[in-house]
Amino acid sequence: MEQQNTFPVIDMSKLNGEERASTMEMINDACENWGFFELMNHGISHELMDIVERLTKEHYRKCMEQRFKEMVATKGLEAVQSEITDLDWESTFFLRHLPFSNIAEIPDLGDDYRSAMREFAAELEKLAEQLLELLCENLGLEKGYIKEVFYGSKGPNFGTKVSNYPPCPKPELIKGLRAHTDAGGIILLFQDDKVSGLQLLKDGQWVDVPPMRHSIVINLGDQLEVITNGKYKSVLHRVVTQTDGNRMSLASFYNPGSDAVIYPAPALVGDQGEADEKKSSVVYPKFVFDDYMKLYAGLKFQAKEPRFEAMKAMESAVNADPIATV
Ligand SMILES: O=C(O)CCC(=O)C(=O)O
Ligand SMILES: [Fe+2]
Repeated sequence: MEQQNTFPVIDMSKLNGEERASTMEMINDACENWGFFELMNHGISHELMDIVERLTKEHYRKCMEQRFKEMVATKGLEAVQSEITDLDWESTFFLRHLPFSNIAEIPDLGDDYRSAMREFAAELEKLAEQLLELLCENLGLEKGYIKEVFYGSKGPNFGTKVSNYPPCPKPELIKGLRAHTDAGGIILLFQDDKVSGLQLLKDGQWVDVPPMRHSIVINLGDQLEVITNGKYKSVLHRVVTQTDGNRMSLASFYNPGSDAVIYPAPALVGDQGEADEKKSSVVYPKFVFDDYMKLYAGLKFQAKEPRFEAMKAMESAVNADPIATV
C-alpha cells in the first residue's frame, strides 16, 4: 500500500469487517511513517467525552484560570520581546490511574468530575491495551507481548495530563509546549475539537494534527521505539499557542511499570542469521523504565538519541561489572 500523504485517520469500526486488512495496514503505515494517527469509532462513548470536556472546561475556569493569569503577570510574559525557551504557555494538572489512582486526593475536583474521569480512564486503558495488541499483530509479535513487557511487577503506569492552552498574545515567542518526544509507551489524546495547536515534525516540516470532534489521537513514545528496535519511532511534537481561543487537551500516558525491563523484541532484531551478526544489529539498549524516566526528567526538550546512548552506556557499565555478571 502507498504511503499516506495526509494525516492518518483510522476508522476502528472497519477492523470488524471486510476492510480489516487494509485498516491494519494503515495503522502500520502510520506507526512507521508518522508516529501518530487519529482514531474514529474507537468505542468510547461520545456522551462521556462531552461530559469530560464540559467538566474540564468548567474546572479550568473555576480553579485554574486565575492562577495562570497570575503566573503570566508575575513573570511579565505578556510583554516579552524575545523567544522564551525555558517555559511553556500551558495550565496543567496530572491524574494518576495505575498502579493506584490519586483522583480522590486531587483538590478542587467535584464528585461528578472525579467519577467522569475514572470512567474515562477505564475506557482509555482498554483502548490502549487493544491498540498494543494491534501493534503486536502488525509487528508479528506474540499476542500480549508488549503488555507483558510493560507489566513489570506492579502493572503499567497510566495517567492523564489535563491541559489548557489559554490564548497567548505572542505565539511566535512562546510555545504552548516545546518540541519533545514522549518518553513512555502509547499516548491517547482527547483534544479540543475547535482550537488547534498540536503539530508533529514530518520530513522536516511541522504538520498540524487536525482537530476532529470525538476523535482520539494516538502517538508512540520512546519505549515503543526501543521495543520495535526502531521499526516504529517516537516523533517530535509541540503545541503552538493561538491568539484566540483556549485549547483543552487530555493526554493519557500508558507507560511501562517503573521496574519493567525494556529492550528490543528479539523477534525484531537482526536477520535471524548468525548469532554474532544478530547481536551486532541490536541498536537499542536494555534498561529499567524508571532509570529512563529519571534521565528524561532533565532532558525532555532535547533529542532522544543522547538518552538512548546514555542508557546504552549504563548497560555496558552493568555488563562490565564482574559482580553484576556472576
Ligand atoms: O496537549 C497536547 O496536545 C499534547 C501534549 C503533549 O504532547 C504532552 O503532554 O506530552
Ligand atoms: Fe507529548
